Amino acid sequence: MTERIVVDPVTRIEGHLRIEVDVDDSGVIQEAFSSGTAVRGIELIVRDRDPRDVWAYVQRICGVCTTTHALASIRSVEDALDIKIPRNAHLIRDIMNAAVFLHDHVVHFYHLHAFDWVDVLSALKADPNETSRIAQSLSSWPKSSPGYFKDIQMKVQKVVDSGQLGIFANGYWGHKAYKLPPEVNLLAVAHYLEALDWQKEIVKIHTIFGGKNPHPHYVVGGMATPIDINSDNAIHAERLMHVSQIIDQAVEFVNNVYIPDLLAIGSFYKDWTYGGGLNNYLCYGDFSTGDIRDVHLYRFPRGVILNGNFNEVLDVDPKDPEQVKEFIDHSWYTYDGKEGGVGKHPWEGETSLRYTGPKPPFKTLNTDEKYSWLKSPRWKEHPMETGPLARMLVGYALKKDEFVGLIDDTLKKLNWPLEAMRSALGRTVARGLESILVAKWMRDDMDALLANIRNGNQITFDRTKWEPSTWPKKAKGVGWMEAPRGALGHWIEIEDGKTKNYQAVVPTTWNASPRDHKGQIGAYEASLKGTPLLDKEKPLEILRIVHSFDPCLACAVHLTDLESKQTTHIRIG
Ligand code: NFE
Ligand code: MG
Repeated sequence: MTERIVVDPVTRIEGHLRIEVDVDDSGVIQEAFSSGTAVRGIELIVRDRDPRDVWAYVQRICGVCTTTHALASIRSVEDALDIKIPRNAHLIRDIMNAAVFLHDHVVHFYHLHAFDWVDVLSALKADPNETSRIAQSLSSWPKSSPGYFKDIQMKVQKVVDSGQLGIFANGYWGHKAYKLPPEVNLLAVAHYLEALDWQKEIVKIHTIFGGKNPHPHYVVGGMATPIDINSDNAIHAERLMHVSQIIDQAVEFVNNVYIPDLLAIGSFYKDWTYGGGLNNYLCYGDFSTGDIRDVHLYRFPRGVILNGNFNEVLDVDPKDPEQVKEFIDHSWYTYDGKEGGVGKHPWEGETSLRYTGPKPPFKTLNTDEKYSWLKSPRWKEHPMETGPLARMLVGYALKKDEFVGLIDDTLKKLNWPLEAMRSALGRTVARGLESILVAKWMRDDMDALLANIRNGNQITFDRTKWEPSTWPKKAKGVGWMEAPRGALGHWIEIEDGKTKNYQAVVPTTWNASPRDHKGQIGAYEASLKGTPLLDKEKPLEILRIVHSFDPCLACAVHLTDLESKQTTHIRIG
């Protein structure tokens, strides 16, 4: 006998996700189903628009991985029109992307995921002296006195006494799956609050280089970042120094707060190695030290690991019509009026909605049929995990020094075999480890930018191919990148100076996808299978595993409609 358990909505994520699982009598998950429950239409409006404007529209796909869709979009246009950008523009874009990575990863760890491991209420029982001793043994971060932690504890006590838990509401506090001693819980709660302050600093990199956050400004052909160290009306020396300081603070926060906390918390959970998933990993690669088209210069390497075979990293080509395809056999769409059976490469992509699920109110989805607004992207018809774990493992399999050093060192600290990385905690650890790399690359890129400027090169834009009269009549391009949650691709078709077709296949669509034409499950679904739940009424383990991917359903569900002018009419009031 199995019983269906439904978690809807999953909270502390972006967007609308529903998880249904079948558990057996002993509480072990036998089958899992991941469903995106809302649909949105942002890609629709870019059709027939000037390709130079598209980034500004599609950037609104999401406000969390803000800028990623703008960057993927301008890369797709530059790829289609063979536009080369100045080195400074490339550096600024990578610094801004690095800022998104660090912002997203720190916010994810403390604000979206930590409470799957950290029990806030237990922190009230902690001895602040002991928390202070632990903090000082972990790093040189200055905020670590007994008085500091005593104050934090009193702050939390006040919140609890008020009866309104606010940001700490709706946790499964007291759940048996929590393993941290009260003192480590208190440390984590203190840094939860510090990280809230820190995250508003790092986004200033976007406001300086891109004018605002979220959704900073970009331009096809470079960056709309006027650098002139001697002008009050431009990004001058003082502004550049401000960015430089924020980067130093970010490096420090990652290395002295985030990573020590991650490993300290991880060490109490290192035997909880559920949540592994597919064992297939996909990366497009990014953060090139030279031209973005030269994949050999990527610091995040490109490649696929299939069936956990680390001895062979397979080549990836987002332009090959046989590699990346989206299937709709369990998604509420049709292809050419039919229900599925075939996949479409994004350049041939079609998004026609047809909801065939139950009418609300309903208890469970009919998961034998279609059950999600997400399509199922597949690589050579294989389901893939994308994101931090994929990036760290592909780098490791390619024997890249930075990746091998960090992973081996961490495995030693946690007394883990490599296979243990294939788990929810491993994914969370991988996100921290790649933050160390990204923070370092951000510092290196800023130094390179400052050196160029010092040498008199302040150029951030190339106007050679700005005018549509210089463009071919027809062109196609792909903008690929690594976003915080994984491999992101935007595919554009340009005709007569206008956008003819546009498709985005985003990280969360890969990871949260439903079953495909062969019945193959997606990464979330695979990662949940086999996990025991201690308490079916409080499925903390489901949250722990699903959160380890950092879901963003807003990104994952979006649509382009090639035929009809209007998809839905909503009347309010
Ligand atoms: Ni909306 Fe996103 C990231 C993109 S989606 S957060 O990172 O691209 O998974
Ligand atoms: Mg799409």
